[in-house]
Amino acid sequence: MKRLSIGVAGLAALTALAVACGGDNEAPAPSGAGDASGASLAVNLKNWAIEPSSATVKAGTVTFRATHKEDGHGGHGAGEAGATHQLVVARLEEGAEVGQTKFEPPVLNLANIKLGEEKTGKAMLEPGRYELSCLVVDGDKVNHYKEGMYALLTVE
Ligand SMILES: [Cu+2]
Repeated sequence: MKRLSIGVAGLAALTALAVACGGDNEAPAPSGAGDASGASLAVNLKNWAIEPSSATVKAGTVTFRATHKEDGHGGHGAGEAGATHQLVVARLEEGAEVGQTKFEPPVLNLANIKLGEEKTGKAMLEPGRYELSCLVVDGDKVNHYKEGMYALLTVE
């Protein structure tokens, strides 16, 4: 009887160990909690400007909340210029300025944001200068970027 009870206790300890290991395997969860404490930025997309809620943000995981709530003109229908926008986040090339399309491969691209819509995404930003841009071109006529849909974001 004693041996049996030891065996059961040993099994229980083994099970507890297995549960503990299972918890360790879910290591990404704590980093997710870290994301929640990271910076967030609201970005207003309109015809024709990109307006971040702050011109500077702390390095790390940044949550971008892109909204398209103003059409800037009177009533755009689907397919018309400015009907949809985009938020591209990319680090500027060394020595480049915004508005020159001189940025590195994007770290975030929230595309096809229609009037009244909001899209959210996260990106890991290192200290430096980033460009926020909308690269939509409506029917080869209206190039949103050339119309002024870009903004500088400084990451500290
Ligand atoms: Cu646009």
